[in-house]
Amino acid sequence: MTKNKALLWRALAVLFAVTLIAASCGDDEDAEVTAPSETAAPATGDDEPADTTTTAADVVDDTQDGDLLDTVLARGELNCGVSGSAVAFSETQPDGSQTGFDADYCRAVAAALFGDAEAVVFTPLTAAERFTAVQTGEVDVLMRNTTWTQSRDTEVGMDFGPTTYYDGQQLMAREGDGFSGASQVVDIAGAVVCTNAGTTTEQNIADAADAAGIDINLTTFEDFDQVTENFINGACDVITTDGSALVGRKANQQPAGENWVIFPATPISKEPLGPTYGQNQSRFADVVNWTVYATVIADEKGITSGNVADMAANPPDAEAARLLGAADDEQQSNMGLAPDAFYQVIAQVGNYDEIYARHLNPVGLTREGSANAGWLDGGLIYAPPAR
Ligand SMILES: N[C@@H](CCC(=O)N[C@@H](CS)C(=O)NCC(=O)O)C(=O)O
Repeated sequence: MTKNKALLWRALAVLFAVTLIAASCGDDEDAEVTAPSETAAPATGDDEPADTTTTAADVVDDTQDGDLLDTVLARGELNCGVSGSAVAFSETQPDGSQTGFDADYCRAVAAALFGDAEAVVFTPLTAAERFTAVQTGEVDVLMRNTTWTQSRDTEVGMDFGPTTYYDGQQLMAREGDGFSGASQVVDIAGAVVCTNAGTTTEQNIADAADAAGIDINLTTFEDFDQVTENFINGACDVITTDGSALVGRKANQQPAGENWVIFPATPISKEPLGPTYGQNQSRFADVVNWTVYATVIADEKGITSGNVADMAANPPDAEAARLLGAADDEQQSNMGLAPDAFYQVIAQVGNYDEIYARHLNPVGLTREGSANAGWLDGGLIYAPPAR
C-alpha cells in the first residue's frame, strides 16, 4: 500500500471510530466527542448531534504514524493530557506549569522515556475534549481523572493502564440546606444537581436517581470550576463527581461560615482512575504501565527519591537491582529504554507513596484504610513482579 493510501485508510478508520462513539454513547456521552462550547452557559441535556470539529485533514496530520514508542522517543518530549483544574491531581499554576498527582505521573513517564522528568508538554483538556485528543494523537497519554470503563476501553480506540487512584462518585451539599454526611441519594429529590459534561458522573447520578425513584434537575457545565462557582453562588443545590475532587474543592473553596458535607458514605459508583492511551500501541503501553508499577514496587520496598542512589549501590534484593538497572539482567533495555529508566523515575519524581503524599495528603486524602493503601496494608495498590 502506498503511503497516501495508508494515510487515507487511517483517516477513515479514525473517522469511523469517532462516528462509532457518537453513535454508541447515547445522549450523555455525546459530550465526550463534542468540542467545548465557547460559552460558560450550562448545557442541560440537549439532543444536539455531536460536533467532532475534526476534519479528515486534521486527523491525518494529528494521528501518530507507526510505533508510538519510537515516535515519542524520536520527538524527545511526551505529550500528556491533563485536566488543569482538578484540585491536587492537575492544576495549572499562574506561570502555566502543572502540579498534582496526575501531572507527576506524566513526569514519571517522561523520566522513564528520556531520563528527564521535565520533558513533558502538558495539554489541559476538559472531560468532553479528552478522548478525541487521544484518538487523534494530539496527546500520547491522558492522565486526567479518567475512569476505566468497558465502553471506553472497547468501543472508542483507547486502552487503559494500571489504576493509580481508586475513586468513587459522591455528592456534596450545604449542611445549612439540611444535608449531612449521613444523607442518601433519595434526600436530593427535586434538587438542582450539577456536574461537568462528558463524564461517567452525569450517567451515574442519573442512574442513581432512577434507582432511588426520585426526580432531580441535572445540569452540566463544561468544567468543574464552573460547577463549583455555580454551587458557591447558589445556582446548584448539590454537586457530584469523584469523591477525591469533592474533598479537594471543599478544602480549597468552602466559604467561611458554610459547611459543605459529602455523602453518601459508600460511593454510588466505582471510579478507577489511571492512564489512557491509543489502542494497540503495545510498546508504548508497556512503558506507561511499568512506570506506574515501578513506583508501586519502589513503595513496597521503601525505595524513595531520597535513598534510591544508596539502594542502587546496595540493592535490598534481586528485584530491586533489576528494576533500578543495577543488575546484568535488567529488563528496561528490552523495552527500548535506558537501563536506569526506573531509577530516574524514582530519583526525579518519587515512589507511589511519595507522589500520593506530596499532592493528596495536603487536601486531606489519606491512603490508610482506603483502597489506595498498598496490598499488604489491605488496599488494592499492587504491582506484578519485576522479573
Ligand atoms: N472520573 C470521571 C470524572 C472526570 C472529571 O471530569 N472529573 C472532574 C472532577 S476532578 C474534573 O476533572 N474536573 C476538572 C475539570 O473540569 O477540568 C470520568 O472519567 O468521567
